[in-house]
Amino acid sequence: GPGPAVKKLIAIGEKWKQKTIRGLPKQNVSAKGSKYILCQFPYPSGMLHIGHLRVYVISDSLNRFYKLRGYNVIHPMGWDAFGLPAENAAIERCVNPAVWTRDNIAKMKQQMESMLANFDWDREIATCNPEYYKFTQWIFLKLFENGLAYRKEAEINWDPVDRTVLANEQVDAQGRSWRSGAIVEKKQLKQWFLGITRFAPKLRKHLNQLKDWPSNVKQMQKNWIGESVGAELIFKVTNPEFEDLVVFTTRPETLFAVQYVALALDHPIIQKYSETVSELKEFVRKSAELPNDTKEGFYLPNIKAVNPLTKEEIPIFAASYVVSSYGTAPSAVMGCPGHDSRDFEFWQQNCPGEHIKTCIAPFFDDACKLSEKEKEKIVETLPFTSTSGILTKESGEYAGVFTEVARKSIMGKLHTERLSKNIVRYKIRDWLISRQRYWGTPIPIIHCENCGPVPVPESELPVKLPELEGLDTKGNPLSTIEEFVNVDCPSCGGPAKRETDTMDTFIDSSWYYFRFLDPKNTSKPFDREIANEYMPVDIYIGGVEHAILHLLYSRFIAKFLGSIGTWDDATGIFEPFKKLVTQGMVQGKTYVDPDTGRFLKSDELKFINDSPDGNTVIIKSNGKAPMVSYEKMSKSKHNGADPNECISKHGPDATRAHILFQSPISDALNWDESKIVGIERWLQKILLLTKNILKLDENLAISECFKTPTDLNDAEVKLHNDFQCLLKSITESFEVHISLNTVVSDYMKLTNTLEGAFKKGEVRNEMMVQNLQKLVSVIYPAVPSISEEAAEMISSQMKWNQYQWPEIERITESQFKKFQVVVNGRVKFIYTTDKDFFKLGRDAVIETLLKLPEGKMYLMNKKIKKFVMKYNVISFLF
Ligand code: ANZ
Ligand code: ZN
Repeated sequence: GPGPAVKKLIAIGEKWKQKTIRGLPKQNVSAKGSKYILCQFPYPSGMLHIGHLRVYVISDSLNRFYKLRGYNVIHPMGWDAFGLPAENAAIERCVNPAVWTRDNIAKMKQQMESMLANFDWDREIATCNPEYYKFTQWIFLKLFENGLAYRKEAEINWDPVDRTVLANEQVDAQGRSWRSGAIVEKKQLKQWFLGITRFAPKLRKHLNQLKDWPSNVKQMQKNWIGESVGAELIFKVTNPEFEDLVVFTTRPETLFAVQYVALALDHPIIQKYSETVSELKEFVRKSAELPNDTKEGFYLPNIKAVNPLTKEEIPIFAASYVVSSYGTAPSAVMGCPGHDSRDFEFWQQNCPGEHIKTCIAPFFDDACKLSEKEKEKIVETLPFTSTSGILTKESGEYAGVFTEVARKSIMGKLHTERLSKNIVRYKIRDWLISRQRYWGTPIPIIHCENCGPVPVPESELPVKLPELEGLDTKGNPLSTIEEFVNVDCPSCGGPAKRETDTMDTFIDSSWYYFRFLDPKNTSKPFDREIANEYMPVDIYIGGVEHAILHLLYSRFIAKFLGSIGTWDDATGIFEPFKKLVTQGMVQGKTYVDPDTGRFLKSDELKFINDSPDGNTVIIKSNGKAPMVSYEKMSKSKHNGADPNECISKHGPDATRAHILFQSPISDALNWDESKIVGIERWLQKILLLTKNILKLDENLAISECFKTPTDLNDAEVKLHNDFQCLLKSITESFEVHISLNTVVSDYMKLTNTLEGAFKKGEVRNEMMVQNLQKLVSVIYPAVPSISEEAAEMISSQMKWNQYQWPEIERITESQFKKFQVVVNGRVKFIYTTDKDFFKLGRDAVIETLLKLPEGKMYLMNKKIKKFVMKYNVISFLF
């Protein structure tokens, strides 16, 4: 168990819990403006895991920082409460999902409180409450009104385990369900879709304006939206029974090397041919069972396609590698084996040994350093897929022309013959939102035989989920509840049936950030003026696993709500999240038996604590050293960490600071609880130092407007300057870089600086107290209970408002400089010190860095391959 010093930290956490979860007194809020700081709301599973803990520590620290700075901060929390786990738990345990969810929410709220998270609980929402989903339904009706919610027969992804439909986004590359892991089946069903493709151009374009988003997230969204700038070309066919083929290509300049046309299996021509050619029918049937990327083809007899440029007649194939309804028109591809890898593979498989045409050759300019041999090799290797090069003598009048130029003039020529048109295509498909499950927002539609799908009148919202005592089957129980299903048509009054599909839960979370701003509104999803004032979210913090789905859907819904005037955005782009912070994964320390490769539990290991490097581990059974690594936490690897346990062993503040200090926010965090002792010692040092400084003069009372004197002695100059540098660095780390590991290490330096001055005893008492106050204030965001405790000690001697961020003062003589410490090309931390630091020489510089907390973390025990110090950069290559 924890020793007495740590017990004290735990007790302080307990003592200040109520106060810190409520946060700062309101009067601190000045006219500085507002900040909307939001972390992704959790699914109420009942247990906070360590990843949650990391997000909430980050967002709560930012929340408290901005509050101290005098901003009106919005920092809400709620529950993404619909979804399968509640329903599955309900089936297993025969409890009402609503009750299960409510209990879990209560548990998780307690866990959030025990980590001292200060959320605006008066804004709390749960997406499964009728007061919330009433407006999810309202949004659906608006989409419906605008033709953006529609029903269509579609081949869908069916999860046979959870017995529901999945969106494309919820099926992984191996064809498995993201949730159940089952191999997904294809089925034809009538389903509800949302028209996200209509927003594809804006969703794509506005990514460029999201300057404060990580570039990897933007890249993932770009890939998902999949914009291709290309052309539709018309290939006439030789059989007059059929319509012309429309082919989409990004490479019209390859027309001289086109050798065939391939059609998707659902192309009308294939369907027509299948009626008479039974082998084709069989081919189509068999292809459905093969993976999408097989290059099997079927040659269509008695028909040829005409190349629009060369007028050459070429064969037509059915091929499953042509993705069906890729854009709007039926899918057809012009096959160019000489310049495209997929077409090359297809040609080799279906027309082995046949000649391969090319019409583009690489262009080597004078600066090209390759030998003739190497150049020849490039020319001879097929396919030649580079988009830039020079057209060859096979290209008629275009011979010798660069590809980019040829593309334009070929398009111009075909355009005048009405054989081509420039178009931009998107890969993204409309969003399939139907789920055949109980625990979700009911789709507010009534099906009438006379009137078709009729929207439920707004005044009748919400369409409430009927209460169920327990669920006993998988699948959709709504369809079996007669009182729910059988209703009168709102339009003609005749007998009609209610839609029994519920919505994908990603719709619930696509607009919750609006609701947080006006959570109690009963007549509208949110007030327009309020949204205009606080949107967009200033800082959105969450996991990179939501880089595509949740963020894309939220961007879509925010833009849609903008398009119908539900809110206004001064910039006109209607983006919901201004700055996005994605935190890295928390990984667990994993021990493996080197002989058997087995993952070891902690009770199979012996930890020797008094070894030179802190702790050494051996395997109990054989005395050998295990292999140690950090990996994604999982039960099977016995490497999980439990946040509750950590908080109860070390107290909330040590846990918080430890999480922040261990690694930069977007990096993976290798969870090593043994390192928390350093943090605990630092917190104890703050309390001891506070006590000691206050004892210097028990009658000392410095006034609230105490200013740093001008007649400073050398020691005072040093203390003042060191403090100002660090305070500036801390402020910027919060405000500009969101670099919270740097903040914690600066806190430690600040504490050591003050301790050093205390030990020397050359600084006057007033200044000691004044700087102590600054220290106690600035640590509040990360370690609120220790800050409150120290503040209470100070306030028992003098009047003082601790809830103020210190103003940065001028440094007396600017003798400091910021040095970036770079490890293997990445900036790991900033060290602010004397501007002449480099004059100490290489060895002393390295030695000084090694003594810093970050130095210990990033530089210790590494072999230096290269070391450079220049300007303000200190660079290590290990
Ligand atoms: C001829 C060509 C020649 C092509 C060449 C590429 C290289 P991106 O940019 O990824 O969107 N394509 C068009 N529709 C397709 C479909 N439904 N299924 C599979 N492939 C399809 O790719 C655009 C290219 O993908 C198009 O340009 C087309 O092949 C192919 F040397 O046309 B290309
Ligand atoms: Zn009707």
